[in-house]
Amino acid sequence: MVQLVDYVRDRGRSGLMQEYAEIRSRPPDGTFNVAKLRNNLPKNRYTDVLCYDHSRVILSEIDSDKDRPLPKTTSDFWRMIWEQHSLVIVMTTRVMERGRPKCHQYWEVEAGGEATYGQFTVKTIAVETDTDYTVSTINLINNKTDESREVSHWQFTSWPDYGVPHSAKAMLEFLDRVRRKQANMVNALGDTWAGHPRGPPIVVHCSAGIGRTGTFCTLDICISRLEDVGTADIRGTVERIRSQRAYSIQMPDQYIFCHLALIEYALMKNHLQSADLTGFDQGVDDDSD
Ligand code: PTR
Ligand code: PTR
Repeated sequence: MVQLVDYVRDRGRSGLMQEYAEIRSRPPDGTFNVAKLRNNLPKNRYTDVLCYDHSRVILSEIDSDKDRPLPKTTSDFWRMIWEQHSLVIVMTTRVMERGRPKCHQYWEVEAGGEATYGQFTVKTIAVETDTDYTVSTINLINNKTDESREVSHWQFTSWPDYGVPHSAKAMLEFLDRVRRKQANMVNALGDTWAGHPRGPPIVVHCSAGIGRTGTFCTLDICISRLEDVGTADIRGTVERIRSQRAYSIQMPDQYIFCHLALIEYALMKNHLQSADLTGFDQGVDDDSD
């Protein structure tokens, strides 16, 4: 971690921006054919942000009985949560930002609320509200099989699109709680997840699923690595994420934020005793690569 501090200080803000520009200049490495199919095009929120064929989550076949008009993709979303056995959903956008819809309101905000989407009934059981985030406990009921599961919904509410959270601390505390929640829920499942120590996938989304989601996932992966082996490779992590989700991390500031937040995390958790970033903002770049 000391190396990360040296690296960040030596490259400076301008050096990291240049590094991000290099990563960003590479064209997408994959095809988007399924996302472009006539039936699928209307399901994409942004026509310029599509999912790769090689990494998309594939839903089971939908049966042909389409008797009710359904909100466009909400029932698909809940079906994905069900089929992937996800326990935790992380949402890093608000439903409206600057007067524009950023994400459909796909769950009920108030405790006691419930709604049905396709074969699923989604009931909000409890809501805990903090300054920067809201945690909802949801009961997801599969009406076809009469099974139900608890899903924990974590919405970070103070992260504007194209930007960075106003507080790295608030974000890190949120991320830390998400990680502990997932671990506790996996633990409670016991043997079901025996072969999969980290349990089912956490679903992370924002509006386009690239800027804020990419930043959140980069931090989560780097923190796991830091906890496991004491080091982190932010650039490599971003490159790997981009190979699975085109355009991940949208803004230079988000790339820089990953570095600063990881250092802050290391300080918080005593992986580092101190971090001298004198000169970072001046963009000192000594060309050492
Ligand atoms: N096989 C699991 C099921 O359908 O019950 C799903 C699953 C797949 C769970 C992968 C966890 C997984 O993640 P990992 O192998 O990375 O722990
Ligand atoms: N075409 C969209 C736009 O710029 O309006 C794409 C887009 C939207 C890209 C939001 C990124 C966005 O941010 P995030 O991925 O953090 O939701």
